[in-house]
Amino acid sequence: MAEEKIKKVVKPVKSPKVADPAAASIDEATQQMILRAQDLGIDTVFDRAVTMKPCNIGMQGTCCKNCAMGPCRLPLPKDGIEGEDTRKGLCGATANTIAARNFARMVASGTSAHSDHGRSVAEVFLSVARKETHDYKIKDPGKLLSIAPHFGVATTVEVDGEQVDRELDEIALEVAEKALSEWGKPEGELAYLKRAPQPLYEKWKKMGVLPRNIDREVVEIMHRTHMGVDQDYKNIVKQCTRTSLADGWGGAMMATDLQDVMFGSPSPLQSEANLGIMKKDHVNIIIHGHEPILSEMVVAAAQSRDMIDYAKTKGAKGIQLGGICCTGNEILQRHGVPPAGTFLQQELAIITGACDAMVVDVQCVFQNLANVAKCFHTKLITTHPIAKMEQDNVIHIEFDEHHAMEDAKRIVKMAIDNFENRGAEVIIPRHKSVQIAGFGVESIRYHLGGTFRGDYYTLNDNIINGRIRGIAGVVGCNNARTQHNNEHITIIKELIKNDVIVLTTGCSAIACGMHGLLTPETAGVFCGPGLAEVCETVGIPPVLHLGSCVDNSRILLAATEVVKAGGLGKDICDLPAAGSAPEWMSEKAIAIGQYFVSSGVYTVFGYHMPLDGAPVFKDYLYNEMENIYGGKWDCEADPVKHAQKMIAHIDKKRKELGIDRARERVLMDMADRQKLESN
Ligand code: BF8
Repeated sequence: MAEEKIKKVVKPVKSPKVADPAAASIDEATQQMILRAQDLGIDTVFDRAVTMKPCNIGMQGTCCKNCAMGPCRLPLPKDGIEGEDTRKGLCGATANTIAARNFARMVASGTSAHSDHGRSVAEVFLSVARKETHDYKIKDPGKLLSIAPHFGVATTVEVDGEQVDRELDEIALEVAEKALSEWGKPEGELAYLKRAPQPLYEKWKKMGVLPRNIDREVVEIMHRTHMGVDQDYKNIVKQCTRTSLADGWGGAMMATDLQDVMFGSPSPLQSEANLGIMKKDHVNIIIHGHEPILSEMVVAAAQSRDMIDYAKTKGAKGIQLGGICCTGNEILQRHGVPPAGTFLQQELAIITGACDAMVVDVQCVFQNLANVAKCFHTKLITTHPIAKMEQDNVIHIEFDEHHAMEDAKRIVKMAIDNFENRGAEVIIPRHKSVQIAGFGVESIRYHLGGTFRGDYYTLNDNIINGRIRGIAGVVGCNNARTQHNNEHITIIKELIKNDVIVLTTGCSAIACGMHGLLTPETAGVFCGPGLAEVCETVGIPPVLHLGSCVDNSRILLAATEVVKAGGLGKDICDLPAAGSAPEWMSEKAIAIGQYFVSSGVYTVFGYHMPLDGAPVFKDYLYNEMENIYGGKWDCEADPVKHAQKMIAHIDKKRKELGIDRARERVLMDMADRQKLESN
C-alpha cells in the first residue's frame, strides 16, 4: 500500500515539450538557434507554440467578450447547422454579428497601428517644415513635389503673370499641415482617395465608404462594435471597408510618402539577409519595430567616425547593424542595412550571444525578449512613449525628434560599452543570402517602364503578350502555428514558376531575401520561361522587395500605374493580379486584406481565418464582396493550392480581358513554332 502511494507521488519528471527545429522552420539558421536555446534551457516562441494550443472557439471567431455578461461562446456544432441557426449570446447577438464585430475590431486595431505610425511621421515632418529640428531634412524634394498636388498644395505661384516655382519650405509646411489634418479634419474626405483609378473611387463613393478622416473611422468601429449597436454583419463590413481604406489609401500611404520625402525614396541596392549578418568581432546592434524615425538616426550615428573609432577603442572591429521586422525593412530599403531575420527570429538574434543592444520601437515586439535578454549581456532598449515593458532589465530611452541624434548616439554608445560584457559563448549561424532590395513605384517605372510610350509600358506589354502571366502581391507576417517561412517560399516559387511576377513586403520580403529569391539570378533557376526572359532582359529579380507593411501602399499605387498605362482594363479589379498573406498573424494583416479586397483584389490568406463559426458571414467576405468591390477574401493553408488559386484567378482575369490566347502563343517551344510555320 505504502509502496503504491510512493509510486503515485514520485512520478518521473517529464522533460518539457519543446519544438522540433526541422518542423518549426525551413531555415537552417533558425533551426540551429532553436536548438541552442533549448540546450540553454531558454524557451522561444517555437517551443511555446508546442505547449500552448490556441482556443478553439476564438479560432472560429465566435467568442464575444464585448460586455460583462459574457464571454459568450458560440462554437459551430460538429455536424454543422441544418435549418435555422438558433445560436445566440445573452443579448441575442448571432454568430454572424459576433464574428463580424471581432473582425471589425481587428481592422480597427490594424488601421490604428499603421496610421498612428503615419501620424508620428507626419508630426516629425511638421517639425522639419517648421525648422524645429535639424537632425532631419528633406532628402527627396522631387517626392515632395509629386505628393503636394494630392493635398491640394500648389507647387508653383504666379509672379508678374508668370508661373514660377514656389519655395520648397513653403510647400513643405503646407503639405505637413494638410497631411496632419487628415487624421482629424471635421469634414470632407481623405485627400489621397482620388489617387485610385476613377472607377474605383466612384464605386467607393456610391457605396458610401469614402473615409472622412482616419481617427473617426476607427472610433466609429469601436462604437459600432460596442454591445448593442450595429447588429447587421453587412453594415459592419461596410465600416470595415471605410476604415481599412483610411489605412491603405490614408495613414499607411502617408507614412510611406513622408518617410520617402524625409529619408529618401528607395532605389535598388545590394544587401544580405539572415542571422549570419551578425559579426563576432563587431558591436552588433539590432533594430526592431516599425517606425523608422529613430532608427534613421541610429544608422547615421553608427556610421559616424566618432562612434566607429569609439568601438575600436573597446576592441571591436566596427559596428554591425541588423534589422528585424519592418523597421529593418525601412533601413534596408534606404541604407542597405541587412535584416537579421523575420518576426519569428527576434529572440534568436539575442540567443547568438552577440547582440550587444536590441533597440525596439513599436509593433510586433515580443515581451519575451526581456526574458531572453536577461540570460545574456544584451541591452534591450525601448524607445517609444507608447511601448514600454514591465520587466526591470529593460532600459527606456525615449526618443524626441528635437534631439534625435543625441538619443541615437547615446544608444549606440551604450551598445559599444556593452561589447566587452559578452559572457556566454557566441554562436552566430553562418547562414545569410545576398539580396537586391529597394524597389518602389518609381524604380519599377524605371526598370519596367517605356521610354517613349508612357509609364509601366514594358510591364503591361509583357502581361498582354503573355510572357508575364500576372502580378501577385505576397506580403505579411510569420506565424508560429505554421512552419516558419515555408508557406511564403513555397507559394512564391509556385507563382514565379508559372510566370507570375511577385511584389513583396514585410516579413514575407525578409523571408524571400533569406532564401535567395531576391536576386536577378533567381529568374534563371525558378521562373517560367516568360518571366525569366523579361527579368533577364531588364536585369531585375522576379520577386521585388517593396519595403515594409505600410509600404503595401506602394503595391496599391503600382497597381494603379498598371491600370493607367492601359490595355489591362479600367480598374484594379480588372487586372490579372492577386494578393496573399501566407503566414499572417497580425491585426494589421486583416486591415491590409480588407483594403486590398475593397480595392478590387482577390486576396488569399494562409493558415486559417477566424470565421468558421459564422459560415454566413464568412460567405459574405469570400463571395459577396466581389459583387460590390470586385475583390474578395479567401483562405487556403496548403501553399501549393494557395498559389494555384491565385493563378486560377489571374487566368480568369486574362480571359475576361481577352488576352488568354496570347500566353499560349508565347509558351510554344521552338518545335511547335516550326510546326506552325511549315503548315
Ligand atoms: O508590419 S509582416 S510580423 S513585422 S505585422 Fe509584423 Fe507581420 Fe512582420 Fe511588419 Ni507586418
